Amino acid sequence: MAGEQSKAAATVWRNARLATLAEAAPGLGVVEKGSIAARDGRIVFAGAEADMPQHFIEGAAIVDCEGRWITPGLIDCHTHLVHAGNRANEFEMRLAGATYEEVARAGGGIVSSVKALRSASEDELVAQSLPRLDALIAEGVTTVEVKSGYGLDLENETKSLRAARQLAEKRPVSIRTTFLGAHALPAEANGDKDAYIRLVAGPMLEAIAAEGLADAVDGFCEGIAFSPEQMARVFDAAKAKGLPVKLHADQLSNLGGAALAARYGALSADHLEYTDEAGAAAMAKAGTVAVILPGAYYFIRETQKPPVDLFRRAGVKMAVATDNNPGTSPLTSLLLTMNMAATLFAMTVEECIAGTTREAARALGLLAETGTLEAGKWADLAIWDVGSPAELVYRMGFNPLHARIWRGI
Ligand code: DI6
Ligand code: FE
Repeated sequence: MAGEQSKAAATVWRNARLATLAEAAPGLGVVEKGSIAARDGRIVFAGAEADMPQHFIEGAAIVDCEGRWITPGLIDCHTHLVHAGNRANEFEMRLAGATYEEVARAGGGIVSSVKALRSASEDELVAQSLPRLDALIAEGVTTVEVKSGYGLDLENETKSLRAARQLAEKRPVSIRTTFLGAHALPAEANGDKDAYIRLVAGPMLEAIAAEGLADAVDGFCEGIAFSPEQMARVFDAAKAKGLPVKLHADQLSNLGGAALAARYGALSADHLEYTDEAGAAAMAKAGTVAVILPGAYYFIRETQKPPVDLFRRAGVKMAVATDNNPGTSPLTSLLLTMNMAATLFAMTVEECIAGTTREAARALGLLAETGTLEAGKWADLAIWDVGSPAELVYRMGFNPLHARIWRGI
């Protein structure tokens, strides 16, 4: 142990103001005269500069932050970032009066993105997705969740997930992959949802789990997608493979998706515009995180807001994410997403920042590794040119990132 203790930290960031987001601390866990030491990609110290043991400083590279704020690296815990093409044409249709559901029923919607994805190679998918990932990274994002769900057959779902895994080799970022086979019904299923669900929960999940391509399993529980009973079959199969689950729940109507997710101990239930009190209570009991997605709400001009106050009162933890996707949220700014969560849903600054750090980590089952500035976690940091954390939420379309550190570098 003595040898271990005397090893110098690789880097020390000093003269900083920290928003540690540590759960034990009140509010944002602010440390006014703070410093952070990291070694081998992990935080070994985060706290008051005066309390940092001398042995972390000796021999370390010292970075003077000149009073800047440091938060945990941001986490986008819900994206469909790997997709092909875009749906600007449908956007124009909707501007002319069509609803999202009407566009979907007219053969547009998710199914049109499926066509585009199927005709793209894995490398093309990576190339198309990298600019979106780079936009997130430029705002201090260090972990991104990426869902499949535009392939809808084994070959194309695995292609999507492999493309997502490739992104982590091309950029300094942690990628978590989610198998979303139960996103929409592909044309070749001829309307037979049950048969398609048998494929998803059977051979597709089998092969994806065997190849280790998914960190979690998700589904779209909605009238235009799959019923709670169908989703339960997918979740049973996921559980049998030891994979955690999450759910697109109660986005356009209340089918009891939040309660279903809770019943399966889901990491998160996402969207939740139509979630009721029973759903919120079930989520609180199960520790299922509510992932709030203001980009989709804004873009489809939804009017029903997610019941943020109900979640607060029930003690449901809330994360905030972009939902980056070509149909309902072509959004690649997590900072703007925070502003939307505050402006549209009256989430507080503290909730917005916690929602893109600590609670986003929780929604991915990664809270032991990232999401707060605490010893033992990955040294994922965002260093900001702001005078107060509120500025991160307040601005629209301005990026005050000074530096971004992923795993200590
Ligand atoms: N809900 C959404 O908002 C996205 N997927 C989902 O389940 C929409 C995806 C798309 O329209 O392409
Ligand atoms: Fe989504």
